[in-house]
Amino acid sequence: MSRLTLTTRASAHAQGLTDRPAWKALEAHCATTHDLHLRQMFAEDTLRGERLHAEAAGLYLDYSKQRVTDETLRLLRELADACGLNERIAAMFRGDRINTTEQRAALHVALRAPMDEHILIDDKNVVSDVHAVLDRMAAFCERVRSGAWTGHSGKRIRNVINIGIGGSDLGPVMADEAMRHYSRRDMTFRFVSNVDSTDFVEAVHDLKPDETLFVICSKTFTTQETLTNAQSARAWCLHTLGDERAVAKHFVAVSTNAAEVIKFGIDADNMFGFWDWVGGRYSMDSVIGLSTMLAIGPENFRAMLAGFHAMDEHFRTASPEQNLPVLMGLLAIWNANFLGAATVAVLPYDQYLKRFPAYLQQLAMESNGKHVSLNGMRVDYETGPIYWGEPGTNGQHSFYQLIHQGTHLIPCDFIGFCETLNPLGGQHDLLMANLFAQSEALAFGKTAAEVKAEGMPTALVSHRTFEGNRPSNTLLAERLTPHTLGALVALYEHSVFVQGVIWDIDSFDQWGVELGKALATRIAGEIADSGDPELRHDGSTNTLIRRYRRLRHHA
Ligand code: G6Q
Repeated sequence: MSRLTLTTRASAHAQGLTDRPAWKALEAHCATTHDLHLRQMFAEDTLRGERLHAEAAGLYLDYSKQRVTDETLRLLRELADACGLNERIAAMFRGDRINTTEQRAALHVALRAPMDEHILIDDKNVVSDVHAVLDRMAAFCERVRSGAWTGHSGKRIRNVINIGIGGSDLGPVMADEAMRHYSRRDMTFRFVSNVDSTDFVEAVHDLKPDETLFVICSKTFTTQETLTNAQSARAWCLHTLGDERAVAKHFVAVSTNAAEVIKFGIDADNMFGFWDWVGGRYSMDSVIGLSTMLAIGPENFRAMLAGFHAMDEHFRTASPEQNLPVLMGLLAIWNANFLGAATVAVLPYDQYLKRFPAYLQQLAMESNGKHVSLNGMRVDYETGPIYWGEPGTNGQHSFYQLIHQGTHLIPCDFIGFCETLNPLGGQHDLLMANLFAQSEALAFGKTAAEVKAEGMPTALVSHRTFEGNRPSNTLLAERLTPHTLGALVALYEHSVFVQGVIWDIDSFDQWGVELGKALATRIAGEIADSGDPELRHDGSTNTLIRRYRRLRHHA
């Protein structure tokens, strides 16, 4: 077994997770209930569909189609108690350095705390800092949106390009799609993340530099992809505008690293700061959301923050029985560790949420894709499942077959809204009918007897049978508003945290991205070397690099 040497506190889990009586009780319970079918559970409890729900911050969670009994839920809560969940939640809200491997707080809840709250880090109230930055953002966005902020040649800004990657991209991209209904339609918003030059070239191909504002989003301002794209943006701008002073009018930076921002040539006045206690994938509601605020305006942005905060307060104060993030987190543990589900499908029945699964992939998989516990020991249980998904109904004509009749158990999160933002005939009712139909079909299936009774030829009966008993959550909200989006994102943030607490891992670091980054830097040097550098990789990597060097064409 490997052990990391940390100068941090020892794990709260003195006892290994799988040795805990609460875990063992769940294993025993799983063995006795494994074959229980949702058909039977609903038949024996006619109120199940009404009973197994929770509601907060405008979101209604129906978890009655999860394969759980009241006893399962009780045992999961017992496990949460044994893992000190309440204390860990309190520690997060207090600003303790719960990101132990980086010795940082994970205080994204402070980003949406109302002005009169006090959250201290090193005796400093960070909430007033948050509001000072929000006010600066709002003033800047008002100037750009009103046309008071002009480009170098005096034209108003019509295009905003966010350059960032990972946590400095996925949240803003998701919000750009999700909030389009509330966005300025006379402005263009685009996002460049990939170091693949195609990303930048396609983003600007029909835009004019004198009407374009670049928002360079990078917490560290050292990220290779972002700085390379920012340099390309600078060159693209100056090629047309021909004057270094144009940078001040066409570039703003969002970062914690003032020194690097200034080194890049962006004026400190055009920099919006944030703090090391904001993790990249937990930052879309910080100044990293500057492009979002430019699109939807300060008032809508504040409404989104209020949605986040409403869910934060619910998470902090509601009983475990009624607590949406706790319930969703514990159900995820049940599905992953006891029913053996390796993935989760996220299925939003709303076109505006088409990037939500991609956003969740980073949130969940970068947070909980860990193989050692807080004290550095290799875990002997599965941790974070694989998140994936597509908006309904498109997925139904693609991968749902495997969810219905494949051999893998794939728990689903269905997300829908009672009202559409774009009413068109009966289309919304049809969309929602599909959502309800899918979760019903997954849970209850169709028995061989039912198929036979329809007169199906015997040879086809097994092919046409749906086993059912495939678990799902359904999240329903009234309509997709900035407030709802904030609540939805906070729900998943906290649910991911709950899972991390049970697994006893650090959900706020991401060391797994480091090795590839270091190797890429080394290989970039070897590729750029005009001589014939000695390659000291494995045989496969050496051969691929040599072949690439031989066949590439320089621009
Ligand atoms: C997120 C990660 C990572 C990060 C990117 C961009 O939690 O830390 O995705 O957001 O690597 O980093 P910078 O913002 O520093 O450029």
